[in-house]
Amino acid sequence: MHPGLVRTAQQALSFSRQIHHPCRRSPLTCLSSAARHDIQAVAMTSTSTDFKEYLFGPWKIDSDEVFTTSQHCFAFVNLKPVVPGHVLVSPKRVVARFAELDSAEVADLWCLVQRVGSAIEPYFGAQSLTLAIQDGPCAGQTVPHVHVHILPRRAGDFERNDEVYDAIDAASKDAASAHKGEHLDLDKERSVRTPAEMAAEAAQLRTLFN
Ligand code: AMW
Repeated sequence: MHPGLVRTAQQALSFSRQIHHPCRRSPLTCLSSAARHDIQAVAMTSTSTDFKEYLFGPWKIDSDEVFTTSQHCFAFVNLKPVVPGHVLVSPKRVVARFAELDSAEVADLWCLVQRVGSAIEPYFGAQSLTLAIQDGPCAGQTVPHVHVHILPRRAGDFERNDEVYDAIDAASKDAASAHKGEHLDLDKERSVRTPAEMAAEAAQLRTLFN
């Protein structure tokens, strides 16, 4: 068991207690960014203001689990966080690889990452951030949709700083197994969060952005 994972799981109480897309080019990539966005908005049960739900690769993300959005991106809570406040930011458009984003989406993604990181770092009593993208399966990507991991970091949260990447890797695999309905270890620390737990955390985080 990862030592950092054990320690942070114990700390987790303080943070709210707590299309498969194998090809690199989606059929929508021949359209303009705006047209693709409109098509996906309809496909995602749009409302007049924003989506009711979002897609994260093949998975539906309920708007209850989204805590802030920008023109092209959304920020949402993690099914299997490795530290308190480990959240994700993705483009609304479902693309697997960073290189598939257009320049407006790249700019918007990083601006939202900056805004989210600046808000959650103090909220979780952290002094630093790990920002990470696993861009493609050989880099450890388990969900084929661009996403930036944002992790509030505190002194000593991992024995060695780079262990955070092993923890992200292990937790992502647990989440992927949970999606497949595979049995996880009975050890509670390896289980994924419930929708209610995730919605509760998102509700708390939403207050930081209103
Ligand atoms: W990757 O290995 O693709 O860089 O990371 C996938 C991330 O997405 C992991 O942190 C994992 O816990 C998270 N995750 C997987 N499925 C969901 C989901 N349905 N909702 C929120 N987070 C998810």
